[in-house]
Amino acid sequence: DYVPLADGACWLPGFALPVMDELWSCVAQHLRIYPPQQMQTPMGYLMSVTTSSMGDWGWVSSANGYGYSAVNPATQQAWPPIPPVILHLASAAALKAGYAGFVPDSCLMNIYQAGNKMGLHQDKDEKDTSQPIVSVSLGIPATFLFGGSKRSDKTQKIPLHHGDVVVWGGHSRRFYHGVAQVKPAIHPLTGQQRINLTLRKAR
Ligand code: MD5
Ligand code: FE
Repeated sequence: DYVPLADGACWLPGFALPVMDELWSCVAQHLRIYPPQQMQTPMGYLMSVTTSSMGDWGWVSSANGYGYSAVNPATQQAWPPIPPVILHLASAAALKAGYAGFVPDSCLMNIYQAGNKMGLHQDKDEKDTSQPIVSVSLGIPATFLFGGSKRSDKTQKIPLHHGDVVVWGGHSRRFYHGVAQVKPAIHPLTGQQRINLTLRKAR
């Protein structure tokens, strides 16, 4: 399935399902070793989601600012490499959306519990905006809010389910987006959580 959402953006429902067993074993193992942390925004708020990363660069935030870091702030150790199954999934999804040769160097994992949400924002911390962002949804469903280039643009509501992949490129790369408050649910693999993997070329 291939559902165009906007110029440069497309939704691939169920695209990750064929590799889910291997994908989930990598993600679950990672989360046991690198427990997700609740990041603080520079304004002093705590984000409701918790995050962890893989790859050369992990996204971090603190009172000192936010951006990509080569080390985990909790341990000052490098993040682990992105496993091949995730690299292959991301480049295959990007290719399907028309972006050949996508090689991410960062995999941010956002963990949502029931009641968590992500406010409308733009992703502006990556240098090369010719590179898309690939997002993989695992676990309980969520409503993704997909806006436009202005905060006031109206948002499309996209129901993202376990195994869905979305590729954000072109103009949509800088569009406002967020996640509506997640409703309580249970998924056989992930339990009471939604996990989103965001694959990027950060540097
Ligand atoms: C999530 N994460 O579901 C989303 C998936 C983040 C974040 O937003 O910044 O960690 S990535 C969705 C995305 C990325 C870039 C552009 C657009 C959406 N978009 O134009 O809608 O946890
Ligand atoms: Fe974002």
